[in-house]
Amino acid sequence: MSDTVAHAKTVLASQNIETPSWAFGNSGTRFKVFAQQGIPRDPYEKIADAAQVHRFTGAAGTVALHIPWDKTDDYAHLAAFAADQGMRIGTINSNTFQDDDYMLGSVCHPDPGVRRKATDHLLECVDIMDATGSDSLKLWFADGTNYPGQDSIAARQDRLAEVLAEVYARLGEHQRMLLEYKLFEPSFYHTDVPDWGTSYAHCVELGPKAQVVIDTGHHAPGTNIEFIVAFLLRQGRLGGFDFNSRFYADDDLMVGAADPFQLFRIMHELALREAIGPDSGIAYMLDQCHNLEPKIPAVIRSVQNAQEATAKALLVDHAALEAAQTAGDVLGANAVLMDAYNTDVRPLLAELREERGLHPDPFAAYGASGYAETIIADRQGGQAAGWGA
Ligand code: PSV
Ligand code: MN
Repeated sequence: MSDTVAHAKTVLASQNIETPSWAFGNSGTRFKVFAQQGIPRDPYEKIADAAQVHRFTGAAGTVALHIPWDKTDDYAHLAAFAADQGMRIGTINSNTFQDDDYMLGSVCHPDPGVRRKATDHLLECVDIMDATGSDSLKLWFADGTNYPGQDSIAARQDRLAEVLAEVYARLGEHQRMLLEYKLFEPSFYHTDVPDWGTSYAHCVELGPKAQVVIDTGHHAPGTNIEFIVAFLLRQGRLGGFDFNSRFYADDDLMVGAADPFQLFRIMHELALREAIGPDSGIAYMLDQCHNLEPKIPAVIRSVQNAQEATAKALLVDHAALEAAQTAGDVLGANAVLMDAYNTDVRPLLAELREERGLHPDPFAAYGASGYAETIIADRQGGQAAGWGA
């Protein structure tokens, strides 16, 4: 086995992909949510489903919660349940976009009373981090305006900075905040945190415990996301990813489905800086909605897609790449990258899984496990989870 392959296996064995609790609930578009059978009815059942993904992939040991979708009376109890399932609670995702009060925004709202309500929610999320052992607060704000003149863009930045500073001050020593950006939607004229630059500037103002989250679906078409990755890594401000893929806007499809080459290019920047394993401090999360396909198999497929892109990135011959770059060998350098991308890494990943006592094909193993049939039979009655539940 070459050194490159051995190194790739070591990194892959340590890789963790965080699954989102909401990916296991029903979802859809604004036109229709098609209900599926066997859907979890509470955060416990969502965590149980996430644990199945980890059981078969060995690479998804944390699950992200979304508050209030995963609201419960006793978060310490929920975290203990997760531990019993072999899982840990990952990021705590805030929600300041589904309350009537937030029609004109949340942390940027012109009314201080609404800003107070939004801030209190964010502080409550930090309390939930304390109770669950989560170390990351993930912030995404739907704030913005629909029409020129609707509100002051600059004043809204001031309001945002003020709220972020209050929440930042509440973070514990080992806690951090991850600020996500999104180009548009639900606002159509301007968004208050539309891009990585805005997020980065706020993080720098706040301090070292504030970092940027890249949701791969939150850019204009054609944006070079790997450039953003390289830049933020260099600045020590890359906090994590919300992985998904898109053909048009924020499609939230399975990562690696629409553009596996883009995912490879992103992972290459991370591999170059040895920023893939848990020590990197970068949270590799999925933020996806499985509107048509069954949820658990879709999340397993997503983890496998992420692993395949990672494996290819780890196979890039860095010495050969640097030599070609230094020599100004444009085609040679590009060929080094393409050689790795064009490698079929599925046998390597199957071998690694077997070495770790896992089934070589997680997707098939889950299908044969009978779990899907069990939850369809057991989860009768109650309210199936979805957006808002
Ligand atoms: C917003 O589109 C977003 O990407 C944020 O991460 C939210 O928390 C998540 O989606 C909800 O699905
Ligand atoms: Mn996201």
